[in-house]
Amino acid sequence: MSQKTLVFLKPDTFENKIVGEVIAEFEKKFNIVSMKMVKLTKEDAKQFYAVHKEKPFYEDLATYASRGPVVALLLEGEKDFIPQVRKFMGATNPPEADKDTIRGKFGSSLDANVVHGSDSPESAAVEIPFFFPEEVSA
Ligand code: 3AN
Repeated sequence: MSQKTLVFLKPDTFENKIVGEVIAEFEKKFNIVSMKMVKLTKEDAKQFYAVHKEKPFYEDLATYASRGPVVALLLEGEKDFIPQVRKFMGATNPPEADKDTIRGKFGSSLDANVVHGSDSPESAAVEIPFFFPEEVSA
């Protein structure tokens, strides 16, 4: 059984001109089945990150995620590949991420941490239709 997950490249990838490089890393490792460049409004970002609405960084996170375009990637792999994608991304805070991960290679701070990736099949089921409403199921 295959599984899909949602990754998006954050605005820092545009600011640092590494969009192509980061997509290439995902392309070499995983199967990209759809891709979309979007500029989120702050309201969109707040909706996307609603699970964090009680956190002190919620407002800043929504401001950050809407300060420039993002590229959403829909990835497909074998069952249970979501943890593999998360491992490939690296720890949330780039200075703590292994050097061979996306965040370890390209990230600089908790905000500018290059990518978001769904953390579970349940999150993917909500996050995929957010960017790819034409996908009927995760
Ligand atoms: P991940 O993106 O690794 O799943 P989450 O879901 O815990 O991490 O956090 C979502 C986003 O919120 C992170 N990518 C990061 O940009 C931001 N974030 C997480 N923790 C903090 C924090 N302690 N301070 C500021 N921003 C944070």
